[in-house]
Amino acid sequence: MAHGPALLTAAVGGDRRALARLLTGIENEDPHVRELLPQIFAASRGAHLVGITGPPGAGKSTLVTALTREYRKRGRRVGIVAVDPSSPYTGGAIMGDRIRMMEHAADRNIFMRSMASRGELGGIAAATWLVAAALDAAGYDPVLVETVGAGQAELEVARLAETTVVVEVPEMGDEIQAIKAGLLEVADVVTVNKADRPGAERSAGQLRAMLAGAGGRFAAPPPILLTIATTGEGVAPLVDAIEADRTRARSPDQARVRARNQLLRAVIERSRRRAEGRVEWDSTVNEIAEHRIDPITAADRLLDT
Ligand SMILES: Nc1nc2c(ncn2[C@@H]2O[C@H](COP(=O)(O)OP(=O)(O)O)[C@@H](O)[C@H]2O)c(=O)[nH]1
Ligand SMILES: [Mg+2]
Repeated sequence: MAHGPALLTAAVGGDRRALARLLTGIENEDPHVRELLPQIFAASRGAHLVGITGPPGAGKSTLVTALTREYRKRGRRVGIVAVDPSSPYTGGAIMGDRIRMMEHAADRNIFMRSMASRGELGGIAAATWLVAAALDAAGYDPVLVETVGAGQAELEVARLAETTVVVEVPEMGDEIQAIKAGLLEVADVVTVNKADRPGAERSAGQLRAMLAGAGGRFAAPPPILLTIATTGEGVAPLVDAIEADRTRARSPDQARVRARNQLLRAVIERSRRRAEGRVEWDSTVNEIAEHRIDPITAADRLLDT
């Protein structure tokens, strides 16, 4: 099988096995694939990068499946990236995801990829969006990225999306309310899924009040929709709302916000690795532990040399 630029050409040209290998190379930080990043980036066809996030069990995977079906109806080729914090082989949820996604497996216009989160802030977020960029280069548009909105690493993934859909469910407990507040900050579109359950309208009303009160990132608060992912009800209007957000996401201001986040993540991650890779790392840790140097001066010393 092809390597280097030939691998990229094959992947972009519709060879699914080559694309799968390219994505594995991105995920594993294969140095040969690292050299292809400028070309992958240059080969972008401008796919809409959509994050789907929300608490565990909210119906994100079911919704991604329903969204995919709706996008297919509209003649679009859909890339799917599922990020799960648990290992892909031990986590029950991701196995379920895989089985459910199988119904699309035979469709050549759909490409699905699961990523095992290594839990490193920046690392997983960057790798996820590089995988999305490769799917974009291969002609998939939109690329839907499912993440569990549970922690900081997952929020970072959401922050790198062009359009972030936050999935909520009716009548969540207090604990979830806290997650909800954090998540809503990154929402461009909100959907109250499981709208077949009691209290969906009321939850949507509460969310509307929260968002109106919060001021939010934008002048206009994000639209709040109701969906039943299991039946597909409300999914066409959700696609319409995601499509409508594309214009906002593509404004030069928003593109710069996203670019800044990408750069910031890359800088943080790369300086962390550079510092950790220094032979002085362990001795510096000891110096700090023994109060012989402060952490800031130590960090400057590690990064400046
Ligand atoms: N009643 C109802 N159940 C749903 C709906 N959407 C998803 N579910 C169910 O909720 C459970 C969790 O769904 P899943 O997509 O795995 O959630 P995720 O963890 O957010 O990806 C599954 O049993 C789904 O069948 C819905 O709209 N209504
Ligand atoms: Mg899921």
